[in-house]
Amino acid sequence: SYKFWATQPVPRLGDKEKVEKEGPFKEIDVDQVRKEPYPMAEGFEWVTMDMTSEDELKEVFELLYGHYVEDDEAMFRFNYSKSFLKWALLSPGWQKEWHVGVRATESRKLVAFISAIPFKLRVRENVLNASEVNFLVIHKKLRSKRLTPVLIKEITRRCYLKSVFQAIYTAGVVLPKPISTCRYFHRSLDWQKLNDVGFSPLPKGSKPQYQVRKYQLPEQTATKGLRPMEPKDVDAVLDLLSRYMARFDMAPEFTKEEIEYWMLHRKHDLEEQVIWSYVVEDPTTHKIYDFFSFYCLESTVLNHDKHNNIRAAYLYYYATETVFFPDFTKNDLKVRLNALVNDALILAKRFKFDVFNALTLMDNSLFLEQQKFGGGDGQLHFYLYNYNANPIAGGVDARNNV
Ligand code: YNC
Ligand code: MG
Repeated sequence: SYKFWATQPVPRLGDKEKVEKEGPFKEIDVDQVRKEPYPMAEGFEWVTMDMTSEDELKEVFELLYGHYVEDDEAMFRFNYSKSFLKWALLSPGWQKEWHVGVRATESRKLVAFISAIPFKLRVRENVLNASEVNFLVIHKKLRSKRLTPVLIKEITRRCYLKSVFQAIYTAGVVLPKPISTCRYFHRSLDWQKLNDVGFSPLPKGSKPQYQVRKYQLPEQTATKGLRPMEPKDVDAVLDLLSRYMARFDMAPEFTKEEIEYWMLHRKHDLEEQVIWSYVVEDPTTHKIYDFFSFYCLESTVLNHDKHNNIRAAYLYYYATETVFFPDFTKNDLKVRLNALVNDALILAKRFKFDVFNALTLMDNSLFLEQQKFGGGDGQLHFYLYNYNANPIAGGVDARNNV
């Protein structure tokens, strides 16, 4: 019955009526926003986590490592690396007040966390000065105590105080009310390991060696001119990706600084590589025709004696000039995306990933089947806070479970 969510500026689950004019549910006057944090439960207190401090980063990492999102059968749990958390939380324009923790007053133990980062989001023709809320987690021993509504109200207050009145967030659970729903698809790279850990069952009538053969990939990529993205490509990628994303109903609006930040691996400040980005450069004109990227998010395998984790690559942003060629057809796009994604699979295999994941968003339906992705159990629902908009069909684009 959503006791908390019924009080919030979001659509009701049953809302079916067309929204005639998309826009905020309510206007916020910053002067009217409460200046003090919401009361915290007895014995606990609010803290702002300093994600530039190795010690505090480690505390957030450990809370998520032990308590963050699991699959329905509790076989796997997301294991966001410290490098990933830095990448996801210290993005351009980050606000330290938006890295919100809860500590036990006496022991000083971190028991809950919620975060936001600034996020320019276009929904159809409107560009929202929004935030993206992520990494909501509560220690397993403090579950079902209605702490979540307090965390959400507090991060909302802190966004409002910075004149940010809308947010985007994703969750595996159904809440009032998704603007779009995507399904996860998985492409095995190491089928045997995925089968060992219980992720990929052996299909009826098949044999392990058939499955292994099915997912074999060439050693070398096939696209001429494919190479890792470099700092000199930032302008070209920004231009190509911006035009490509304009084709979707919902998409982020990136600045040059954000492309540099999100797409380029920064060897100096991230211990482990999080993001892999590639471009296709025409050898004669030196023009950038295509771009794709994927990020690394491992999952802990719970209670398994042989394997401790699954190394998963997640398809991130991509774009191709193909859609702007004169007389282009959908089939041209299909052919090009299949070539690019096949190369992405080859690269991910080379970098020792076990599985390659993608959602049913952007133009992914054009390659999922041909590239041997299989539909997973998981759904990802996309939500907007304080923005009334019509549903977005056929998947959306936004950074997903980051
Ligand atoms: C969830 N994932 O329905 P009602 S995703 C939002 N997102 O409220 P309690 C959630 N709300 O039904 P527990 C939610 N899960 O009464 C549950 N709820 O209206 C709602 N899991 O609270 C739920 N991380 O504290 C109910 O529940 C109320 O102790 C119950 O804690 C929930 O990061 C949770 O899955 C998820 O750590 C924290 O189970 C806990 O069960 C946990 O009694 C494992 O809460 C980790 C996990 C969630 C990942 C994510 C996105 C979060 C978005 C939050 C909404 C942001 C709104 C925008 C704010 C900014 C606005 C501006 C500007
Ligand atoms: Mg609770």
